[in-house]
Amino acid sequence: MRKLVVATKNLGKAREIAEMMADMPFEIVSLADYPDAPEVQESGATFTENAIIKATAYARFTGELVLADDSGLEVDALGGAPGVLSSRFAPTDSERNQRLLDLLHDVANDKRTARFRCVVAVAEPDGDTLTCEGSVEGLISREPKGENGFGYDPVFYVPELDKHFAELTPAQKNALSHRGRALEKAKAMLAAR
Ligand code: ITT
Repeated sequence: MRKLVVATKNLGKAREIAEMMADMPFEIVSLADYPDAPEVQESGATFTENAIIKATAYARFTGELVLADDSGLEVDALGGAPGVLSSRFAPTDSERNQRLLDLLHDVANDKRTARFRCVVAVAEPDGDTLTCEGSVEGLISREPKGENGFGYDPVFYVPELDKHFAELTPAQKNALSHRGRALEKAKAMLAAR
């Protein structure tokens, strides 16, 4: 079976991707199997650029098929921030969530619209690359809620479900998340090759 290297250092992402890819005919391996893998600078201005930068760099390094994910949260009241800088918004998940809640303190409920976006890139060692996007709309809540997931999941509220992302099971989150939607498309493209 062909290897597929999931090139992320984010354990929350890695878990979700491994679960979604489990029914594909690949041996899923992680970057932990490549301790000498270099740091890759996410110098792009968009999710797509950064996903391609990561996937192609690790495909060249490992000589295997590589899947990378670049994702983040866009908050309308902040002009789309933190966006591609989501992982650099503050040092830890809880500080990032608190900073977001503080910045939105005076923003009315109906103006707290936001979306998670994800671009998945799959690259061959020769540079051949495909990309797929997914997004999901929601609201930034006033307090964190839920223990599941990672990152901004405790402050991302989906009105249709009356739930925060961190209150969803992994399967429920994958069924409608930005990452789940991008990966469904990537799986279809990989299966059609
Ligand atoms: P890799 O580059 O190693 O994959 P990273 O965490 O640095 O890990 P990104 O640059 O793509 O990845 O940053 C994505 C950030 O966006 C992530 O750290 C979270 O803060 C946030 N994020 C993305 N998807 C999320 C999700 O499903 N739930 C909550 N937060 C998410």
